Amino acid sequence: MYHFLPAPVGTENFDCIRATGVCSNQSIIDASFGPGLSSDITDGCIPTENYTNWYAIKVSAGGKIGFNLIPNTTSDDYDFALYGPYPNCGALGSPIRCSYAANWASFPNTGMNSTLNASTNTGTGNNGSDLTEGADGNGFTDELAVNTGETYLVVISKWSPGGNGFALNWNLTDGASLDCDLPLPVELLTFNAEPENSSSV
Ligand SMILES: [Ca+2]
Ligand SMILES: [Ca+2]
Ligand SMILES: [Ca+2]
Repeated sequence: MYHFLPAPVGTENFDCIRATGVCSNQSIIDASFGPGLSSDITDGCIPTENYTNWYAIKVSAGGKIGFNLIPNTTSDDYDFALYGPYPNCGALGSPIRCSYAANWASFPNTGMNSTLNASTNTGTGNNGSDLTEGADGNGFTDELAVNTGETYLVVISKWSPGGNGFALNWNLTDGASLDCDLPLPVELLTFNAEPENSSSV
């Protein structure tokens, strides 16, 4: 059952600068009705935004982060890309984790989970451990090791229209925790612009 689609008003997390903060080992219920006001993806395995939701991460204790995205409708094809550390919405560059897997009929879920990446065999040469994958992937990449203070941005991109939504289940391990009292994502620009040690140059 479709919702009728409102025009974007620039308050949703459909754009990078309005990313939703991720707080913890939580499940986020979300959906997207369009690409929002801007398409911030310029490079990498997802060529452009289709129907997107953005999330911002600030690491308060290092460890590993992963997630499992479960579509509410298994015939929906969701892809994702993760940028950082210290990404800039205006110049995202190439993601360090990305799945553009297209075989939703066999592998409807997607995410960063090393165990599921290793155990989900597509029969198309998937070697069970990758950081990014194209259309013949198994939906999963390996998890990401993170350090205290780092920031990241994640985009979930749905291939086709129809905002039936998903559950985005975060999985923090090895001591990782997140700070969702994070600055507005636009301030990620400031973090990116400050040199760590300006006296050394
Ligand atoms: Ca957008
Ligand atoms: Ca996919
Ligand atoms: Ca894979």
